[in-house]
Amino acid sequence: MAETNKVIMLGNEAIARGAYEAGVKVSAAYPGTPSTEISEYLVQYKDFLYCEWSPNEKVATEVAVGASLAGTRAMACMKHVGFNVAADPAYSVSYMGVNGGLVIVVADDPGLYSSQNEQDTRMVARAAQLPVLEPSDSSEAKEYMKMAFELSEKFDRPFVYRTTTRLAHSQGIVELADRQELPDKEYIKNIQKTVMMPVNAKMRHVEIEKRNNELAQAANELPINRVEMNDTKIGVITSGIPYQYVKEALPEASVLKLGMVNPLPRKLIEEFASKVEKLFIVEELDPVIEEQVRSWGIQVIGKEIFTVQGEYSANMLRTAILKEELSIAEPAKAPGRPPILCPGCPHRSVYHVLNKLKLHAAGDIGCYTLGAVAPLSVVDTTMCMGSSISTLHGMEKAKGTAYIKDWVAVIGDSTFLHTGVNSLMNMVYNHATGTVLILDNSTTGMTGHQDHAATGKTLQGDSTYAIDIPALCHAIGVKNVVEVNAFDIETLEKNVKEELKKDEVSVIITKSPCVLLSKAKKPLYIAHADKCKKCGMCMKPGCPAMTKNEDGTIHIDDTICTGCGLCDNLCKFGAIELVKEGDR
Ligand SMILES: Cc1ncc(C[n+]2csc(CCOP(=O)(O)OP(=O)(O)O)c2C)c(N)n1
Repeated sequence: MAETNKVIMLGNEAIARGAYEAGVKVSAAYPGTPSTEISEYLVQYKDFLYCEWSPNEKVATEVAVGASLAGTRAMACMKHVGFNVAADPAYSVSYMGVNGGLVIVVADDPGLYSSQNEQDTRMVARAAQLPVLEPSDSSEAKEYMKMAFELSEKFDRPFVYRTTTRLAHSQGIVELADRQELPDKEYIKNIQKTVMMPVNAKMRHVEIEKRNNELAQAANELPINRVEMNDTKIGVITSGIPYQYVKEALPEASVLKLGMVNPLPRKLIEEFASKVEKLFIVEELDPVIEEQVRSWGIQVIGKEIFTVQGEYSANMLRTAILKEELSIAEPAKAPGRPPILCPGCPHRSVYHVLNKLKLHAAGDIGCYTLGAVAPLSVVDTTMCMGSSISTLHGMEKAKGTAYIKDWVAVIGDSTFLHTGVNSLMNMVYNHATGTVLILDNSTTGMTGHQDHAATGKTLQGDSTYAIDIPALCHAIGVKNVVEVNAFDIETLEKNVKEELKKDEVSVIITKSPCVLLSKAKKPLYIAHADKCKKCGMCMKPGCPAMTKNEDGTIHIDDTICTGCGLCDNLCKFGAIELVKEGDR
């Protein structure tokens, strides 16, 4: 029986539902805020489709391409910076086209809630000549998924589906429909289309220009590019979440809402522009629509009054367009809180040792990036996933082996398997001598505990072979591989000193599961004021459960303390004592 009920869904949940209803058979992804939950919702349909965590976004995209070539609808999901990792297959599959519909869902993060940059996926997609759909609410999030697959098959183009943090994490009403059970497309060998060597790629380049032109023509008629004619004094071209702000701030204005943001519907835009007195283009981040529209000789107002940074809001548009003072009070801002590692986080223990040894670290991306801030202050660099090891290598090649004797590279287990492993191969291959710490907390912590190739579990919840990270390091030629409990600070200190002395690549794997994973009873520690010498050693790693009493002695907040024991390890005077096992 058809499901016709209406439900409230998060944007990411609606995207997953759209994929299910569209008959998707394969989805591959690497976690990244704000895209992660799409796969976590998709797995609830695992009786109908296959979904996986791949080790990185390039692999995920290639998996989806394979499934599309085999004739099924397939998708890959990632955050915006993941699309850079996937750029190589994305640019080439743009030439190849599809068999079963192929959609790459990319989540942008205007406002940098959880990212290292604010790049605009529409720019990357344009460069790769990939068409882009962009929904504005949960209902569209679901419907546009279905449309993306239909258009992908109709025009033989892989589609990019752009979402943003605000859409991914806000709720709206969605009307459920049945899953389309589509027959798989036949696979017909056609190397002119699928083997991208120069002679074929040249022909394909011509072909995709043709198809994109056809799509641009069709865009003028697509119902998702719609004009909402109203007062003609102000016209606005917009898309995605900013459409909501436009409707709220300028209820009288005429609006051209674009559901497809690449290629643009030129005829529709020219017609709309001719009907309004003043034309604004409201788009978060880069002036992607604006620059194209200007290049057609149409006068518009855009980034000269709107910022290229962060998220927009209705108030911001009112102020910029109507020059109104803020008519609705901006929501009260929460007091600024510096980001810190969780109490009991094994990374804190590792950084305490590195800080004590006054080492610098070429860092990477994950919870452990927080080792950059006081009081740990160890991490000097964070650029992109997998970069720590190669950055350290570059320093050594520039300045010599002696120069990196007070440097290490630090990388998480998920990040190591994402792209760090290639950099480690490079170190071995090119006679490096650096020391790499793999901070193995048995999960992808930063994005909310996703499994990866070394955890022994798949996205679908099955048990699987867990990659043996020490064996992997040995296999690529690292002779010095040491494993140590992240909380065993004495041994860790000894290991780091010893490995730094060696003129060979060393890997130290600090092991201890992410504290938020453990459901075990927690040991409770108390601080005895009478034994406390107020030396401050236990406070050094900056554990949020430790505070100073007025007299300078220490208090341990047992509601926050996770019982990691780092403070006990650091106290030379026996002032911190394990009293009993408590419940978590
Ligand atoms: C190319 C790319 N993909 C995904 C992300 C999102 N992301 C940030 S850190 C991270 C992995 C963190 O896991 P791990 O390396 O195990 O460190 P942990 O957070 O557990 O300490 C991910 C997936 C990103 N920043 N860049």
